[in-house]
Amino acid sequence: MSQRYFLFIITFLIIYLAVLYLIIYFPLSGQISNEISYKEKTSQLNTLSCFDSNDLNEEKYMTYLPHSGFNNQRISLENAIFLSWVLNRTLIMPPILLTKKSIIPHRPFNILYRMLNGNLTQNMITCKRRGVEDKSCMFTQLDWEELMNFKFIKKNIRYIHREDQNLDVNELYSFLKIKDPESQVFTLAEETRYDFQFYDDENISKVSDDQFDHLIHICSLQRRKEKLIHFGSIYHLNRFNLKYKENIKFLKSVRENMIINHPVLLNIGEKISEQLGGLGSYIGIHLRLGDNGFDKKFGAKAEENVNLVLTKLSNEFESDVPSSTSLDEIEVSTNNLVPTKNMIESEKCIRSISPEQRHYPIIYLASDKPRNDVRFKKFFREFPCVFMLFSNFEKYLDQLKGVKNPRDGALLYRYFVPLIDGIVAARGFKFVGTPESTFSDYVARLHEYWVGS
Ligand SMILES: Nc1nc2c(ncn2[C@@H]2O[C@H](COP(=O)(O)OP(=O)(O)OP(=O)(O)O)[C@@H](O)[C@H]2O)c(=O)[nH]1
Ligand SMILES: *[C@@H]1O[C@H](CO)[C@@H](O)[C@H](O)[C@H]1NC(C)=O
Ligand SMILES: *[C@@H]1O[C@H](CO)[C@@H](O)[C@H](O)[C@H]1NC(C)=O
Ligand SMILES: *[C@@H]1O[C@H](CO)[C@@H](O)[C@H](O)[C@H]1NC(C)=O
Repeated sequence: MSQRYFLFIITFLIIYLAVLYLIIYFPLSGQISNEISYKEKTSQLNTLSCFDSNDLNEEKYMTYLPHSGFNNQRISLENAIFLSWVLNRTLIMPPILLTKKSIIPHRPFNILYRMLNGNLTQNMITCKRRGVEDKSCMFTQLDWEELMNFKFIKKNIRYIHREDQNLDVNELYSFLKIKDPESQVFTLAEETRYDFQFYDDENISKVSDDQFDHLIHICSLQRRKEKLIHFGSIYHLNRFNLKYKENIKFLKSVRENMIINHPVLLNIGEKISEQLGGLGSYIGIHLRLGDNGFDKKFGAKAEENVNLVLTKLSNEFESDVPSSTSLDEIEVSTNNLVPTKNMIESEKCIRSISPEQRHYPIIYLASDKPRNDVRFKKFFREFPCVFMLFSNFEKYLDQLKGVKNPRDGALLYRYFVPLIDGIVAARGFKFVGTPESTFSDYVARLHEYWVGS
């Protein structure tokens, strides 16, 4: 009897300990912690913190210089958001510099600042005298928040839009009430295009990526006491060499969350993609054929890139070609399908081609070149239903014609058209881009966000 009693006690104890173990190691509140923003998480985990506890409460700032095209500027902004977070500094965010010609190339700090300030000062005068729609008015500056979803950014960093219209460093200083730049500003002036690469691991003392000349430890930047850290260009996808998991994860999240949410752009993108069967119903392609100013790589490789995309398409879709619409049943029953007026465009196309061709996918082709470019010939020969923005959907752009920059009233049509092209291409069930194009990279990201990979 007592032995049974003893066994009972032991069993009870084992169960008790097992339950206790489970409670301690797998707390139910585990799911909730996913919701905590990164700001709180880092302070909890105390990762990479080289801050001096004496001056934690004083607000500090950082900024950088934008340059080149839209996607280069986007990549710089993403890097800046990471720096702002890891350095716990308020980001003075430069606007998107939209230009009619690529005027501000990637240059070292002093040259770049002079170029920006000179061109923008000149531009301010010209646009004021001739009006923002005059062809000599070359720039308009758009706050990133007008275009992108800022939910993630708002949650994780502090920022102010930089508003001195000509990027004048003295105006910036007076805005921040900096009286003695010598002691209050740390300027990281790049002397070459890719001078600095940033490392979070203090054990590394030599740059491992030979594209960059010097290594900077993020820790050393966290220790800076100056009110402002002024970076130059921080463009580059490998600007950071990160070891800490939290840092890697944060940078990834910054990139994943940089998603266009301008209502007019989204609306037009949706309407056009509806004409192609809707979200996830066609193949989106981005083919960059031309060069934009300084870099000549796309023009020279245009034919190669067209072939590459064609090969990719035939490899991927030869075996399991997605049936473009639900026309399969009709297809069997009749050969003479007549397109009617209120059909969507993709259906009209399917009905106008021969039945043997109807298994081809619907394609949306985004490009910097028009449909009649000879390099596309091969493409149209191979695929019967290829749609392009200006040859098929120009009327949908009417809504875009009245969209203005709230800063200066400039029309944004010319700058937003390529984004529409990208949005439509991103909404297919599959996206194929041009190698090495940052535009394609961004469309691939939108695709992943809206459709999934
Ligand atoms: N309409 C349209 N224009 C495009 C397309 N792709 C590129 N462009 C044009 O090409 C210019 C260069 O594109 P950006 O996005 O600035 O390219 P980038 O920053 O130089 O990036 P890369 O693609 O890496 O060269 C843009 O301003 C667009 O006008 C496209 O699919 N459609
Ligand atoms: C971050 O900066 C803010 C504002 O300057 C300050 O109040 C806070 O203590 C800082 N946090 C950390 C972890 O350094
Ligand atoms: C504008 O930028 C160009 C480089 O694209 C430069 O050569 C020129 O000097 C700049 N103009 C001014 C007024 O600074
Ligand atoms: C740096 O080296 C020290 C000593 O070997 C080690 O404890 C630390 O974890 C290393 N830091 C990183 C980020 O790997």
